[in-house]
Amino acid sequence: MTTFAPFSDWLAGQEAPEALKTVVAAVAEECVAISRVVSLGALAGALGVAGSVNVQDEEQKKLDVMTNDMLTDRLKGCAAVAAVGSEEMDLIEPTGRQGGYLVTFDPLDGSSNIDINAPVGTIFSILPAPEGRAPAEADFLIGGRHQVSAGYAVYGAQTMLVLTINEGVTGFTLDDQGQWRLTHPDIRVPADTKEFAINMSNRRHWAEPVRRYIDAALAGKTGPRAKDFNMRWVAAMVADVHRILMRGGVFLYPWDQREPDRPGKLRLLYEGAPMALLIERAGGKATTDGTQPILDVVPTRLHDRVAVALGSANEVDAIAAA
Ligand code: AFP
Repeated sequence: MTTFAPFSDWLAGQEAPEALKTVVAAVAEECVAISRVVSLGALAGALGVAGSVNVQDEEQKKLDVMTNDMLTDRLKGCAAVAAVGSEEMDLIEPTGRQGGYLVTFDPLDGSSNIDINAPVGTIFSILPAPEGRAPAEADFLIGGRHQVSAGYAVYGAQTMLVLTINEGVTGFTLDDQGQWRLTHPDIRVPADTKEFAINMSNRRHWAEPVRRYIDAALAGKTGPRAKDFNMRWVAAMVADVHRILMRGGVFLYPWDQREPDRPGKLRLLYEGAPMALLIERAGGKATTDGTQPILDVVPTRLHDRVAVALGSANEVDAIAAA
């Protein structure tokens, strides 16, 4: 009978500051509580819209607000957290403490999936806080290579937690006692793939290189790629990235001409950067356009957006060459 180590044992064995471990543990524990609310859906009054709009000018779902409050309250009570930032909050929320860490999160990624019972998730990113003074928004704008930890929970067929603290990417599965269990000790992204993820309905809005790349894939065996491709689009980045970490693939959310001043739809601090750290540490590539690493993009504002082209390294290279 295989035994799966508890998350707490794995975390205790990591070479990392104890204060950081307390923050990672707090996020991991709150994701268990979030998974319960998500799984209850209508029974917890968690479906439907909240009747409010967030800083992204997006209609908030009830679960967006509920999960944002859960994570914010939990982290504000964590001694090593100096401030938090969230997709659902205009401004950062200082905790009144100094030093330790800054945490950004998308409390519920894939909100459009909530009411149809499709996968959703929570994405988090942890940065070092400034010492000796209260943090300001500018302290969050230091770029993804400064992340000391990042990860996500995906609420799907299984509930899983995938994260990185030092090197490597590790996965845990929630058991029937509400405990995370180590099930994926060393996640690696295969270098090659025949599977891409993109919202095809936007094809007419893409820049020409993206159209060329996708059209070549669609041409299959008789086309320039000389192989058939498969397509997936879950409309929750966390689920598409999880699939890529499990079996390879590429995920694209490119710039498009609908809002030419906007680099892309996805947010840099709490979607692009944490997912890029995971993908790179699992041996994949995470870029804005096939070439520029997302982790090299330095934000100018808390809710900056970014174009995304990430996944299997050799296929990201094919995107760059299109
Ligand atoms: P929501 O959280 O508003 O549903 O957006 C999810 C997301 O930011 C990302 O998780 C998906 O990959 C992407 O948007 C889906 O975008 P489309 O709905 O345009 O396909």
